[in-house]
Amino acid sequence: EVFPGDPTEWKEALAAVQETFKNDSKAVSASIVHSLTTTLGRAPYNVDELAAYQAVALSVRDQLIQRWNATQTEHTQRKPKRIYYFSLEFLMGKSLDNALLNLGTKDTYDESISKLGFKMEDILEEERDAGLGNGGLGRLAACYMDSLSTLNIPAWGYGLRYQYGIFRQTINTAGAQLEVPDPWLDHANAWEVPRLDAAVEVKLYGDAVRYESGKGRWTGGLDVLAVPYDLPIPGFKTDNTNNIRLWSSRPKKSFDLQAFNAGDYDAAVKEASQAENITRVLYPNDNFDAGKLLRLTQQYFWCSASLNDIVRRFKKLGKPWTEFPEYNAIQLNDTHPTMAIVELMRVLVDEENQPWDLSWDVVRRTFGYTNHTVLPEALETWPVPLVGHLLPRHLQIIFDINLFFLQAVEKKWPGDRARLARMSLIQEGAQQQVRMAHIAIIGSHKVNGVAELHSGLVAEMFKDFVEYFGRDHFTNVTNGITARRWLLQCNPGLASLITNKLGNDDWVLDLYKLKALEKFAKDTKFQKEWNAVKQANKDRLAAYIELNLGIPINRNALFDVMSKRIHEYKRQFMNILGVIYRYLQLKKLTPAQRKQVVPRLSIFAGKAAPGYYIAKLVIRLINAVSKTVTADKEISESLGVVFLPDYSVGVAELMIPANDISEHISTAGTEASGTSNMKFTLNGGLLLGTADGANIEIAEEVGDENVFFFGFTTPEVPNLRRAHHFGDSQFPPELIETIDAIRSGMFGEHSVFEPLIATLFEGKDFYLVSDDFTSYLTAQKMVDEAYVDRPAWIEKTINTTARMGKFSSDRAVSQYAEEIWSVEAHKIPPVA
Ligand code: T68
Repeated sequence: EVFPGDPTEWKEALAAVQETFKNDSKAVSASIVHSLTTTLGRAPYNVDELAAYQAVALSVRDQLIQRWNATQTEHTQRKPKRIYYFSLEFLMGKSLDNALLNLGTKDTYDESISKLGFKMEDILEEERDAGLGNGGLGRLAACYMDSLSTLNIPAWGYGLRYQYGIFRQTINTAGAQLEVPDPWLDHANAWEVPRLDAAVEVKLYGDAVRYESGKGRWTGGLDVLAVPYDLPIPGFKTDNTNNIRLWSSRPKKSFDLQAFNAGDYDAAVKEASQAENITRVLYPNDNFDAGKLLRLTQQYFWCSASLNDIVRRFKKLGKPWTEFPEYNAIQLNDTHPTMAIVELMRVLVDEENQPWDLSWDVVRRTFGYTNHTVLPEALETWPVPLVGHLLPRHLQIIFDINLFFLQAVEKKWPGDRARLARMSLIQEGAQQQVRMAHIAIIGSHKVNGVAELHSGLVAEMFKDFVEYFGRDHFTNVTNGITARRWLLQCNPGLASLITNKLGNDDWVLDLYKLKALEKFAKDTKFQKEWNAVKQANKDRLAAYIELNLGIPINRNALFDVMSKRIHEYKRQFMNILGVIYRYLQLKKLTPAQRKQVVPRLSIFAGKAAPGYYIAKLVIRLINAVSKTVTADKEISESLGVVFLPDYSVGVAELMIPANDISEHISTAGTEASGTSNMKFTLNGGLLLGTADGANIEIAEEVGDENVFFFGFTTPEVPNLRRAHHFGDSQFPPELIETIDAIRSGMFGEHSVFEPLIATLFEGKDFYLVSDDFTSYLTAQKMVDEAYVDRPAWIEKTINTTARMGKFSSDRAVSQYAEEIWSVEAHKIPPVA
């Protein structure tokens, strides 16, 4: 090893530092108190829980950085292939508990914290969620980073450090969603390490020239700075600690001094704030493409900075460009980072003087593209003039890529004009649009969907490309979730019951090991323990609801949970219509009859995009129903309805362990995969769902007898839609009764809800609520019937958890590593 200065001095100092990282409570207390009394400037009399949290976080962070350094040193020296996960969203949630569990130091910290006069539980609660994502896509990136570290795969995530994450959701007195900004960085963030020295420049706007040779030059324009902030990501039971690098935008010069001196203050600060605005806020849309200039700016800023980093690292190796893909794999999390394909072409051709064909070959061997949606409104396209304005040279490159590509297509299918139009990177029309998915498909060596059904639909949607590249160009990697956060961390009761029963915690690293629980599924004593854990989790959630919403909860009710982004295709509307129908039926019963019915608590949570009018009406309807039902004392024992505001990773960690059933009821063929379905079932709840996304594979694994499936299937959807279009669909009487109840004013002024009801009629019921409603009610009835037989129900839930092995993100990431990235694990030497 090379030290600047005296090696003995260095080694002794490093050994002294190492001493402070010992996993014993004395060393831990010293490190916490050190941060408290120095960095945070607190005296012992002046320490509140927030300060205590911050000190603990700093202490844990120091340990992570140690391992981060060791990992990066090892990787720099040994040069294994690295995978770069490009994601515009990383929905991390809280980090402290996760870090303590992955480092295996939670017990030690627990001891130290309580000796210092605090409670672990309270300390953990002080942390704010890092909400840098909308939903499934962002959380998937976070789960995959956990698995990459755990599997010792050299990997970096690249994303943006938004100053404001996903908005906080509040509910006003009318039951409507109100958005509040989320200034999550207002408290110092212990989990990030700023790297001001590693800032890079990013160019925007300006002019471009393209020479005969195909090379080009980009000049003028606005230069902004990208400043990296690193998040160390620890693996479970390994020292390997990967990195997520998030870029923050800064002006290159703080303001235009000349303009300032001339008295033009506005002009002086304009450029500066333009730069700062780039990473100001996360776009709050899930499965929707809004097509705004600022969004494209975010995408390019992030891709350019990240590639600059990767290219700089590669150039230090002194290898030829043709070997770039042997050291680097880049995975595109949806089309959001597709500009990276174009940017790498620009760097290779314009800046590194590489021939076009060689460059295109390098690019294609480097990139992989994951598709997360087949919804047309979510497919990204950018107006050609907008791209030309912001990224003039990139637009030229896109046209060149397109020209060569279409020439090849023409060669394969001479004269097939319609095919050329379908496959072009440019969509013709009143305004030309760049099709990002097409660039991602032809600029990658593999395209994957996120569940079997979905990958089939992707291949259908892009069938021209399947015919051109071959079926092998398209593949499936079914999503997965990390059992570290979504069982070990969020459900400690169930985790320790499982560990005790199986005799070890090997399941945390190999989720298939849960299979061994099957043999205890009928064991009366084990069933009792299993159920006691579930009840405790339900009690915990009930207490939270009572505290936050003031709604009294029947803890013996069947907890029916539906939490996810509010979207028409996900059909929260159908769920609440079902709740209304249940309410109407309960009202018809005598008190004695009512006592025979399984009490039900319907819990909803989820955010609606701020501009999504219909989704926001769904929230209002849920709250209106909640209000009426809660006020109806006759019913309150048998039915509860709550909408939990501000769904987040943190709230999910509370809700998921408490579910008896969870609902995943999207119109068949619309939900690419879903990942919360996996989390809920892993935590001993049963799935109520349609034959969509990963539901299908969950049913395959856990057995049809353990899920409640209903509804039409994907191949039936087009015909049903046609029937609505031609007005020959029938509405079931249960649905008519339900809609009449809303219109009677039972849930307040009905006119508010008319536009929502209208989606069933004038909207042609695009998501087929009326078609699936009857079978949905039947499935709900079967849930009630099954719940009564307690031993049989608990057996189902044990078997469900036992059979979830496939849905570990470790399995998913291993599959990516093998089938897409050709990257291998690289263990680092032990740190301490
Ligand atoms: C989700 N997509 C899929 N998108 O809907 C879900 N979109 O089925 C799947 O399980 C999950 O991805 C992981 O594969 C999203 O979450 C977005 O959030 C999003 C964000 C910006 C623009 C478009």
